[in-house]
Amino acid sequence: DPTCEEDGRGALVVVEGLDRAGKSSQCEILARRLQEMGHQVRYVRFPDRSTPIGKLIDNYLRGQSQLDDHSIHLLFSANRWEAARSIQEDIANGVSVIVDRYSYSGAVYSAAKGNSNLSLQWAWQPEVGLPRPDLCLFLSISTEEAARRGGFGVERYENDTMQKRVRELFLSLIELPHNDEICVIDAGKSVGEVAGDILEPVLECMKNVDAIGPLRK
Ligand code: T5A
Ligand code: NA
Repeated sequence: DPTCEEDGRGALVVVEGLDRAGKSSQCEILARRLQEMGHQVRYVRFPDRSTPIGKLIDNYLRGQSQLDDHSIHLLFSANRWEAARSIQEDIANGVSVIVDRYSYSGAVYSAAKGNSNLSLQWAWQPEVGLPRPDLCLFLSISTEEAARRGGFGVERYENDTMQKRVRELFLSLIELPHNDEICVIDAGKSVGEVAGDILEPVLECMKNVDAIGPLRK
């Protein structure tokens, strides 16, 4: 039965991973496939660079401004909070929301910065209370494979040392027992193969959506 919307809310599905893991490509394919199956879907990406807060983030990522590590961290989080209500409304109205990066990126990238003393625990706190994903797909890829893909090296965090630390921190988050919504996907395969591997857990999740809760500590 492809229309889980009929008897309830939409699902909140997050796609996470290193830079160039293929998140945006996969989100677009997933959104299109679900629509073709008759689901209502919205695709959201963070950072959302179109809002006033998003423009500050964009400038920072492009190296056009300098910001204190705590400040930019809180801006990334604020950029999610400004979208939280509309995400919750869509889900309540039976629209499934596919999210390209979310709180996991938020905590991990800030904590991975070499010279920052921001802990993963500190970095997670502003995320507490945001809509909790029903499913988080972590696109797992080696830093070497990610670096081979197009466009790498242009933005602030796109360097080897940073990506290695990001990968380690992502893996440590995944291992936390309360993060049982995270599903690891081998993103080193072809675009088509990864898309196939993603569809199954998403459809399974959409069959079983329950009451939406907030992200926990
Ligand atoms: N950030 C983000 C924070 O620090 N805190 C936060 O809270 C948030 C939300 C920008 C930066 O911001 C940081 C993390 C980032 O460093 P972004 O805007 O999501 O975040 O970054 P983008 O540059 O848009 O996206 P990514 O670099 O992360 O790339 P994607 O979306 O993972 O990959 P995609 O699909 O664009 O593909 C990249 C390239 O690889 C090819 C594609 O064709 C493309 O050329 N490709 C494949 N090649 C071979 N095999 C496959 N399976 C492939 N899949 C894709
Ligand atoms: Na992307």
